[in-house]
Amino acid sequence: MAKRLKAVIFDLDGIIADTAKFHYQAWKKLASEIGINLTYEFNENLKGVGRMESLNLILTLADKSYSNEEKIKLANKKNRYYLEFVNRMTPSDLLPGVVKCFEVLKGNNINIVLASASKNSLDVIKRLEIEKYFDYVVSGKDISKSKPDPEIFIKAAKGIKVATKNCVGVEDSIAGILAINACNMFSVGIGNKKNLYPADICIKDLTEFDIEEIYLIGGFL
Ligand code: B16
Ligand code: MG
Repeated sequence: MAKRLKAVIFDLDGIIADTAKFHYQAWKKLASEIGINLTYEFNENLKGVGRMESLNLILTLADKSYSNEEKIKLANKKNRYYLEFVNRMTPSDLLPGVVKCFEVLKGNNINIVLASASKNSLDVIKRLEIEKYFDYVVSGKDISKSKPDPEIFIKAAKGIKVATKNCVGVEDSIAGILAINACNMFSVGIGNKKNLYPADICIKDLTEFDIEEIYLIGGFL
């Protein structure tokens, strides 16, 4: 059956804005308050991972155990720190090539969808003033399984009633690329091919997003 390019589904962090640095600073502040030194290297494990799962990973570094109630309080506190950064975001925080890429997709009648594990993703896209481009948004509030489970990309395609084979997914994490591949979508990796080796193609950032190349390599009509 022929494939037709009908939607491009974007991850948020690392693709549209560098929110990872804000997550890191918020987690680092919280961690230091409970006597944990959160390193940049350890933080790599938290990218694309949901809030509670991230906290549980950080707490493996603690020398005491925490009750569920305490964990909820800690996660809420981290989120307040994170939102302090988000509330200062402006369109100048958009990563290169985002708006031009969206304009090209709109011009080609291709749906634009957000698939972010973040429960704050709507606030972020509002701050960045790009909310109007999205035909559909799936956030951390809508999913129960983290990437590499394909749930988030399957929900994104369902939300716009497009078969997954007619979608392209754009991700900067290996977990995200695996999630895209697992639901039979064409995967575009943003970053180093060495790290994102299962991606169908890899580009530096959205300034290199070339719709003609995707039609060709992806075998879309
Ligand atoms: P929140 P993405 C993910 O966003 C981040 O990469 C990850 O570091 C964060 O823990 C997760 O969202 C949950 O975020 O606490 O705001 O709900 O990469 O899927 O856009
Ligand atoms: Mg990401």
